[in-house]
Amino acid sequence: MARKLLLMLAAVSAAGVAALGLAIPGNAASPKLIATVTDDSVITLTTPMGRPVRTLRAGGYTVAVRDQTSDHNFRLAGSGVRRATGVEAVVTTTWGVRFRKGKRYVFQCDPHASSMRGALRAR
Ligand SMILES: [Cu+2]
Repeated sequence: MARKLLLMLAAVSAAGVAALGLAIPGNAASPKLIATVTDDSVITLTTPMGRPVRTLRAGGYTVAVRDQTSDHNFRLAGSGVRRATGVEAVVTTTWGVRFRKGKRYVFQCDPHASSMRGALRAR
């Protein structure tokens, strides 16, 4: 009886994680960000509602990465953070990232960093 309940809880929990698109177990409480780079040279870091992120509260975040193109990549870098997709890779993945208070972070496409870039600051 108890064993069956545990199995049910495990199944429900796994479904919940899958629904949120999270690949990191135990990280479900982190606020989510969306990192996107597209074929038409657009690179963005937004809230789940699609609002560009310029500042955010310091702390742990789950970044859903959507590198939709083999011509560009998504790099996120700054104090304690150094993550990137491959330029030729088309990939959907998840990064666990911790932004430090008072620090500035940049995101960019490496081959086109002069035009495809953005920055944010952790409060
Ligand atoms: Cu690019």
